Amino acid sequence: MSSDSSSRRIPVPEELKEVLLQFSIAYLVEQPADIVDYAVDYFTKMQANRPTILNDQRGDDQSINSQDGDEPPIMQHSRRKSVFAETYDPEADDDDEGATAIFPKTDEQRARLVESVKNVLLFRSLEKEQMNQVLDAMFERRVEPGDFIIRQGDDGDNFYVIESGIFKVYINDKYISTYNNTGLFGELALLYNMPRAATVQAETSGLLWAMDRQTFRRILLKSAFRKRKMYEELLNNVPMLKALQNYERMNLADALISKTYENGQRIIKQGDEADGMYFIEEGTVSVRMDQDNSEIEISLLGKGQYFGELALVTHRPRAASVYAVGGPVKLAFLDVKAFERLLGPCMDIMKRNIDDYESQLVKIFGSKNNITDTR
Ligand code: 1OR
Ligand code: 1OR
Repeated sequence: MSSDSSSRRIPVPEELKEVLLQFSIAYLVEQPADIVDYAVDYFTKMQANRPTILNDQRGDDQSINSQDGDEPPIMQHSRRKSVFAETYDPEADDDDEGATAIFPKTDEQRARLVESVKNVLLFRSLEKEQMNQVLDAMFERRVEPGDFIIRQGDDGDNFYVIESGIFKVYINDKYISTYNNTGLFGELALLYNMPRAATVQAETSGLLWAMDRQTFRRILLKSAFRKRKMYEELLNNVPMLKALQNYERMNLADALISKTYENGQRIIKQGDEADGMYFIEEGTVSVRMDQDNSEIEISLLGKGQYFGELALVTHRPRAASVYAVGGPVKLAFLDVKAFERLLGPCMDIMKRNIDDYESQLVKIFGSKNNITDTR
């Protein structure tokens, strides 16, 4: 029976898996503002670099010198056979399995660490709890001038975030580039399960924050995949989003930011300017409107529903206030830019629902309160 069903599966070519995976990782690492612009740029560069890839040669003068700082290291990725694609299954990875290392830190150390990772894009999609796990798992490493932090060809052990110091990168003993008191390195070998692509040597004394391979893969990689997975489910359950293609829903998942509110906390204030909208992942919110110096509850919304879209559609201030009720409420926030970019296909449905607000408004307040007038 199982062979029957597997023979009906559509085969996924290795090349497709690999290209998409590399792109996904580059996208996740860089988290650019516009995925389409980024994809065009990425694949154009990949195409331009193709002859080098086909030769499967890297490390010769031209290929190194032709690299500039902000290009994704495409040849690098393409040359690597992505073992990761075959072996990484976030579903099979269990959070509880094995303990994540905890390196106790003083308040002062932790503050420095938080400052160092503040701008690391790879950490941006982490939930608070995962972020804490990551911070716990990182450990300090002091280095002296001349120390080799990573040697090309070695197995990957740690990933490093720079707190201070100047570090030089060499490939095949040729100087490639310099990290100057900021940045991160050592992620490639861990992402791809491949030997170190370059040598990294300290030029000055300095301070690094390291994370071991297992934690890196378990928390950082997993969270990136989880995010899609988690929001995919939520987004499949929002009726309005049925208007989106699967692919569009994935893009939406990438753009969402999780936010949690405690019982009674205000999420939106009537009259405020709008910065985005919300989907409810868990819990209930109360929508309330100002009326004669008090607020009246006009609606309760729960899992799978959304709010805060009205002001984005009408370009008017928030029409109502919204509060978390009865325990923590988990929301997925979509900022106004992503809203405009991604929710075009849902606009008709949203507008229809907004018409419903208007008829409700008349019922509740007995008059039309002008909430949707865009003039
Ligand atoms: P790793 O785990 O492979 C070496 O260990 C690290 O050097 C690597 O991760 C990157 O973090 C860092 N190509 C490959 N690795 C680079 C490069 C690089 N620059 C820094 N690392 N470049 C491409 C050269 C053909 C330079 C791009 C500017
Ligand atoms: P917003 O961006 O104006 C407040 O911020 C949000 O409350 C609003 O978007 C809607 O998503 C949500 N009238 C106006 N806004 C409502 C209403 C509503 N219900 C939820 N919101 N009515 C309730 C209809 C059951 C009609 C008013 C009486």
